[in-house]
Amino acid sequence: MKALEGVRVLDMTHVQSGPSCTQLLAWFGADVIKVERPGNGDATRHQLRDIPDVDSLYFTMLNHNKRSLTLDTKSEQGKALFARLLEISDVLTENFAPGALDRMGFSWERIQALNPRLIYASVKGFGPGPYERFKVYENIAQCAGGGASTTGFDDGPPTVSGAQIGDSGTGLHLALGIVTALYHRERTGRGQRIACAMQDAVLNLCRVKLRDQQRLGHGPLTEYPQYPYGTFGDATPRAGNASGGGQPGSVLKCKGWEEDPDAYVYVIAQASAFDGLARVVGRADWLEDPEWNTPGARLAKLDQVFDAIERWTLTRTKFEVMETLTPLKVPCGPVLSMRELAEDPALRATATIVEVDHPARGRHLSVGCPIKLSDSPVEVTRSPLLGEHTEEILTGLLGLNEAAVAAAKADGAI
Ligand code: CAO
Repeated sequence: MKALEGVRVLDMTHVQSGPSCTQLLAWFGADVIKVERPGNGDATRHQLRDIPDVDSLYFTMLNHNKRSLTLDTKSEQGKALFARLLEISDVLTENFAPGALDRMGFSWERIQALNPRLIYASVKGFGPGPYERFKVYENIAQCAGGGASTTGFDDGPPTVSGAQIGDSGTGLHLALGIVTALYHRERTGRGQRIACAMQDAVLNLCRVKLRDQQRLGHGPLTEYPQYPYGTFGDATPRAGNASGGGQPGSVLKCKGWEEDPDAYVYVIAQASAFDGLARVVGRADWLEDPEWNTPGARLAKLDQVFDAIERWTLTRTKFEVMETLTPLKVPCGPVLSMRELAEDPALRATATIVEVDHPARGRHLSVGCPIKLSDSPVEVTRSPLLGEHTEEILTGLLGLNEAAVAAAKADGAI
């Protein structure tokens, strides 16, 4: 049995933040019904298309295992059908601009009256406050949540990450809120309202930077590259590729870096494994020298430490570096390109990278579920075509007959 089998999610989400949440719920077995506007559906179906008239990879990779129902929830018939679906669902999710669902006539009070067991979960850009009316996309959330001001190099501008911490990061938070509320409902019988702001989710993922903001009040951040020669201002600075955990680390060039932009390795010069690292890079002399043989002594000279290590990594491929350093217990990891990840046999074997078939697009790659449950294995199935399950849902779940479906269609409600 799938962990969330029997849970019905009425999914009004679009773009990435909300769909990444409901995709997780769908992978775990919930019946996720994606409610889309007739005609267009989720805007991402049409965005960044690589094949004309075929749902984009943006859409197909964020909407696995769901069903699609087209419903105009602003028309009278559409509203009536939506209200009936609310009565028989466990969860309602949405990530519209603020107030959209209220404008359709579905306030939290009305929803509670229709179904007191319903869990109503929303993503918004900001929580209550001066910015709450703003529309927000990924990079805005990364900027407003502390990600951008703390990412990049000291002499460069604020930088956003390739990881979608604003969208998919918020989706993950919302999914946890939903399963927590489902657990709570088991004991109380009541649904509840869940709000997750993208700014809050990004800040939660940047909490070590708020840690550093407070440490800054007590002196320089000694593990940052600005120490000891640079200057610190009054806010957590950008740390480049320095390791944030108190263990010095750096991205280092490897053999072939001139042609391959990803021929790099990350090496952490952890104190407990430093002897082996120093020997292998040809600096056994450091181990006898009080100028180098303690973490404190090395702290002000980390650039020289990593220069010496890089002179060695430049003579090897990133994978050869890994093979040599791993037995010495030196933490290290290759910089992997998307091409390398797509071809990685281990990620394929664990279904973290999956191939999915699609009637219009054919076989394509996707990221599977990164959370592995021993009793609830995930089978990734393709995203639905727009409105593919409309009739099946209206007849199967709401008991509409053929004539009623035809009338809703003629009315433009579906
Ligand atoms: N039937 C009828 N109308 C529908 C509908 C349906 N099935 N589904 C959506 N609509 C309507 C909405 O009701 C809304 O109408 P009103 O503006 O009249 O109330 C309209 O479609 C558009 O919704 P929207 O304002 O959410 O969409 P947008 O493209 O203008 O903004 C976004 C998109 C993402 C900026 C905004 O939704 C937002 O800020 N969401 C919250 C934050 C978020 O999730 N951002 C992450 C997006 S991923 O990067």
